[in-house]
Amino acid sequence: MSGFSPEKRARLEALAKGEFLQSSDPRIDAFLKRMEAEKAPVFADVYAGEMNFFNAPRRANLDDVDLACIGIPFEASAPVRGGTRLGPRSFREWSKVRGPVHDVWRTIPFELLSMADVGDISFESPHDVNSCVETIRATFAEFRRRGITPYSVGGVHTMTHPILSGLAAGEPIGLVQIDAHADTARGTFQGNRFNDCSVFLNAVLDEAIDPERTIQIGMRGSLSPYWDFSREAGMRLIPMHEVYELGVKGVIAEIRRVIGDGPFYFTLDTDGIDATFMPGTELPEPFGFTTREMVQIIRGMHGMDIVGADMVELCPPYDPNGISANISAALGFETVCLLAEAHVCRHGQKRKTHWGIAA
Ligand SMILES: [Mn+2]
Repeated sequence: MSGFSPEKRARLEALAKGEFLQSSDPRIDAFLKRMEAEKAPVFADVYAGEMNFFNAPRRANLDDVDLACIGIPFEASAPVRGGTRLGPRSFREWSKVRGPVHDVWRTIPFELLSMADVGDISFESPHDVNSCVETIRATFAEFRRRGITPYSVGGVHTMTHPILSGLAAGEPIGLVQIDAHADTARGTFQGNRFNDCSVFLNAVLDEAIDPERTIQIGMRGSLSPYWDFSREAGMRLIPMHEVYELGVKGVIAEIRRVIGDGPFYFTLDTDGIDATFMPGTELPEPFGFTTREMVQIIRGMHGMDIVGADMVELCPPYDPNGISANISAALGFETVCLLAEAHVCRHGQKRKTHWGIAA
């Protein structure tokens, strides 16, 4: 026998009637109805249909795009384990079940701007590091020219240097880097200046990032002898042992102090997250961030002028359960919400994301 009073049962049954795509929040409700009308693949085709970043529509024409999610299946120059070229594919799969509404801020990136999956960069010679680096730089220079905000999924971290060069175009921007490794080793590694260990040394020398507005967070483990360039260049490097002392709030305060009000890029190397949570990365490092700390830090950048972001070193072959790609996609949706809000602050709100034929 039910413990509900007849009044309560009647009220709950009335509430439950509605439709699946329904919300008491009128703004969310309007979005859900629009998705349904446009046959957006969110909810309906979770296990079928197109495999796009966050269920965004696939777009070849960049005229239709404000926020571009792009895959960079580039793994030449990976110093340790191969397989990061499969990162974008795995991320796409898990991102189908991430979003479309931020669970704390209620941000709906699809309502703020035209967000699209613009596919993967296709490399003419995928094992030639120098030509891949140039292809990536040219792609992001084009995004900058068009005022497109990029979210990229890799791929080895080597890719972030040409991304920054393309986006900065001679005007150095700030950088928030979460990573187990500072990636500022000197000289050449495995015979090339463009390598996975010198990414941000290259970005400083090419004046793509401003070292005084760069913060590197979470360094530990195997590349700790190579932190001196960062410090001598004026970058704020917070090794993991200092993170333990500062706590999440202290780290966020340092990010805001170092970056200030100016534009900045956010790069998240999956190995910044503890190896327990992130087995599917090129070089897993113990004693890192929990997923909960990671999401708090990303949310701590809310309201800042973020101009682009990436997720790198996801290496699905070492994680057949998909745990790493699932976490990456969830953190990716958080990041995309930041990017969408910042893009609208810079450019104003002009159009929404449309599925089917672009409006
Ligand atoms: Mn890295």
